[in-house]
Amino acid sequence: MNRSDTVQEAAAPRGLVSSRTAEVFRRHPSNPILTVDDLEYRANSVFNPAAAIVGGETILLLRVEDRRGFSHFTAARSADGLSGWRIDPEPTLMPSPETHPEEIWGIEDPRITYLEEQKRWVIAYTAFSRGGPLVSLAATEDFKSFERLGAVMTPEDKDAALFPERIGGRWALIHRPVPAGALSLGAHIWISFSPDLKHWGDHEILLRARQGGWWDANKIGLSPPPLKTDEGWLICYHGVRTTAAGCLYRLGLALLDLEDPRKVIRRSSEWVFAPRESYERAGDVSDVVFPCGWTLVDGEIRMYYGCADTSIGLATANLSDLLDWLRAHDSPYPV
Ligand code: BMA
Repeated sequence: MNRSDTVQEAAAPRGLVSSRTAEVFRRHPSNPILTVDDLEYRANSVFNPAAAIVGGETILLLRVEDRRGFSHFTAARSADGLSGWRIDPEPTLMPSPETHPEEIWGIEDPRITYLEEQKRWVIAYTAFSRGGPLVSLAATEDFKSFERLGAVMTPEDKDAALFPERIGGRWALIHRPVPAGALSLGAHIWISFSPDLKHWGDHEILLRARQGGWWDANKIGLSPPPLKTDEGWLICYHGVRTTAAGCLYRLGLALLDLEDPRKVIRRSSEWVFAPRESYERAGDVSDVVFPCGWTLVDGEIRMYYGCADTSIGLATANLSDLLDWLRAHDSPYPV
């Protein structure tokens, strides 16, 4: 055991005391806010949505899994981001294996970032290729037509999102490759840089999966895209705990340095959100909460998340409460 392990384990009682207090995220009373029955066409499930504010409206890009098992994206729009969802009657973005063979088995888990410099949104998503899942990018100005920028990371790699602005003159992408030795080495969150969104390099580990008994041991991945705050880039990530009954997907927070996001300023010891309600605990893949998007409206974070790979939930929190919570639950780094 090294010194940092000892320090973290010694800090455990503070976490136990605080876990008796109210949860920082509040579930929306109409959860799940969207299910497959809200679609106008037949499919298996809707989950893991991306989110963006576009022309004052909230757009969710739903991952829709069809009854072959392949996924595509369908847009849902709402004036207040809470209710009155208008869903495209047909798929909005289908896989295109004819032009992009890496999309042969579908496209999954979109994350949307608005690039002010390009005046358009760029979506990072998982393309399910014959060689395994990889990271692709597509750009749009209206969520009706899309320009594919192609595959940017080789398999196995997923859980990717762009930062909204260049950092030190380059674009930055967070993603999660799975190394051949993942069982013993762990699957960690990485960051890479590019001058043009096409050629990526200077890859390095950004956040390590913890080890042993931790909730985020062995496998972690980014959830929604990084969010710029006064204190740093706020990121929300999932930790995958393997148990005798399967996997448990829970969410934690971290804060990255604004100027150099390779520097982790804070990381939560506890998870901040976890499966609790029946629609999160039971479904096609039980015990999963999986957000791919969040919006910030009047100081309130709205986190849209997949529930048990079956439906979509909404949980909200004040941004300042989240930052306070992270300060109070910070744990020493590196793990
Ligand atoms: C992850 C991703 C998600 C999915 C989760 C739980 O690996 O593939 O799309 O929600 O597993 O099944």
